Amino acid sequence: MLTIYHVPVCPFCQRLEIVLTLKGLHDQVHFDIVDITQPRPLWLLEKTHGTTAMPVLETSDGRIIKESLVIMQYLEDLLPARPVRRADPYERALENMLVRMEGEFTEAGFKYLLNQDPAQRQACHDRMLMQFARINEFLMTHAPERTFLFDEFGWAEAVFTPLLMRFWFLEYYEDFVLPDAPAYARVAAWRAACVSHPAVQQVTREQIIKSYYDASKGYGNGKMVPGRSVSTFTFAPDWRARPMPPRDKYGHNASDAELGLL
Ligand SMILES: N[C@@H](CCC(=O)N[C@@H](CS)C(=O)NCC(=O)O)C(=O)O
Repeated sequence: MLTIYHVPVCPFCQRLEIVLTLKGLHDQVHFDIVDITQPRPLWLLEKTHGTTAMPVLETSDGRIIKESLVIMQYLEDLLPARPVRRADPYERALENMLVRMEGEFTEAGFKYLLNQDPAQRQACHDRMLMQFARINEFLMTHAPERTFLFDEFGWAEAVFTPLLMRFWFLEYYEDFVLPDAPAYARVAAWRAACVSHPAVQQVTREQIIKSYYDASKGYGNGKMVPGRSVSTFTFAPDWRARPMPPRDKYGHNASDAELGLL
């Protein structure tokens, strides 16, 4: 039995859930939930040599694998039934080329959310748009007539969809929308198909928006906003019981009470 230590709302952890769901093997892996608003337990830090980022995979004989893209590939290699990756070398290279864009895409989206300087807003916005335009161009070159990169939701989609979903927080907190223009039409169609796929329904828009409120105030990864006592990444109270947070991230800091955290 494999164990994955994970944070339910973390996009990198969701990648693994998606791969396992596509393989029909989600039930065969034990998911151990980690609360990143609390210090990591000592037994977990011992396993990870003091590093704290999730996800972490532990094999049945206690070996540790880190980094979501590496764990995804391990699951694909270990559980070859219902492969998610393309078998053809050129098609696999195309998957890899698209996946290589995920780092800058992720960074642009999170920097935009975390930014607290109104003077940087336009630059963050333009940078995010440029990232979408790059993906649009890639898909127009290699898959102009399809919805996904290939016929079905596959490897590259499993990598990107958790981020496409997280970036709903940019719509909410930054009014970021993709322009209705040819430079974004292909990526907009891809995004719509990705986020509505049955294999990616582990998290909801509401859960993401409520959980990432503190990150919209500049405090990511479960860090505490000064003056508050509970992080919006907490499990209790459950996100479902909390109101939608204020949308103006450049405005006042909402209190624990206003966020329904008490
Ligand atoms: N590059 C890593 C990123 C993992 C990551 O940043 N995880 C976040 C949760 S979204 C985390 O665990 N943050 C808490 C920490 O780093 O202590 C991966 O792809 O696995």
